[in-house]
Amino acid sequence: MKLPRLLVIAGSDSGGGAGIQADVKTATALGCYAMTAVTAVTAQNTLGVQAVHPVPAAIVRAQIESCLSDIGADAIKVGVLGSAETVSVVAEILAARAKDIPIVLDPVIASTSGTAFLDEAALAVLKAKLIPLATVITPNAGEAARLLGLAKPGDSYELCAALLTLGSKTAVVTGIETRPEWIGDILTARDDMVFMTDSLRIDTPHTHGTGCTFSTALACGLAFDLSFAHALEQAHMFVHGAIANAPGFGKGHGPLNHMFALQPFRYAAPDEDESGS
Ligand code: PXL
Repeated sequence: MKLPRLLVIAGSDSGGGAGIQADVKTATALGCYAMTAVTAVTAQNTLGVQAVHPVPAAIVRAQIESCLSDIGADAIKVGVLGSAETVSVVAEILAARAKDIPIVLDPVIASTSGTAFLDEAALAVLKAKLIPLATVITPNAGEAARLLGLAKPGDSYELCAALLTLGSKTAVVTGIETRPEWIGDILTARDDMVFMTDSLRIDTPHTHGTGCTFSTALACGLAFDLSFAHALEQAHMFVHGAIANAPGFGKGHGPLNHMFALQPFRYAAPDEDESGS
């Protein structure tokens, strides 16, 4: 059985909803073998981010080097990076070691609750060195506008096409209203191919980690060698299913259920009341 290898370079979310935890769950649910290079440790729950501790850039580099030099990867997903130094080190090692590996870059600028994950200096290095190495970047509309220096996102298709000027091979704008009550993702490639996928909006506060989940699902699709169109559709439907089955944990923006399509173990004995005795 094929077990594509995915290397995730991202931050840890102690609450398990976003970051590395969402990435590993997504990769596992979608049949990929997940490896991780942790860039930052956050203390976090559904109410927000309580603390952030960056991992030294040299340790981020060492984790990537350890994984790629021995196990190898069929795709790489990059999420939260933190400092300009870490962005620079990740760009350097990916340029040297990952030439033929698809790279999905989720340019996470801030958490849902507003904690900054990339300052202006780090954003500048991201644009100069890392985005040009990416197979695909996956900003939401707000992040896309920020990357392009626009005051407002404007038309989503134009926004998506404009992102290609930053140098990635393809670009996706995620989580946009495609028509009233529908949410979708648009992918544009350099040869003018445009793919769009959408589904009915689910009215829920439990959407923490959707960006991480989407970009990792897309990376899994590429690791499985799917076309961009197919990978986009699969990633969209995976996020939709995970939101539809969200467990409702916590008092704030709760996590998704990445395991919605898996058959869980049932350790508990059959309920005696249900057996009729
Ligand atoms: O969803 C973006 C994101 C990515 N990575 C980490 C996060 C968050 C949002 O909170 O905490 C570690």
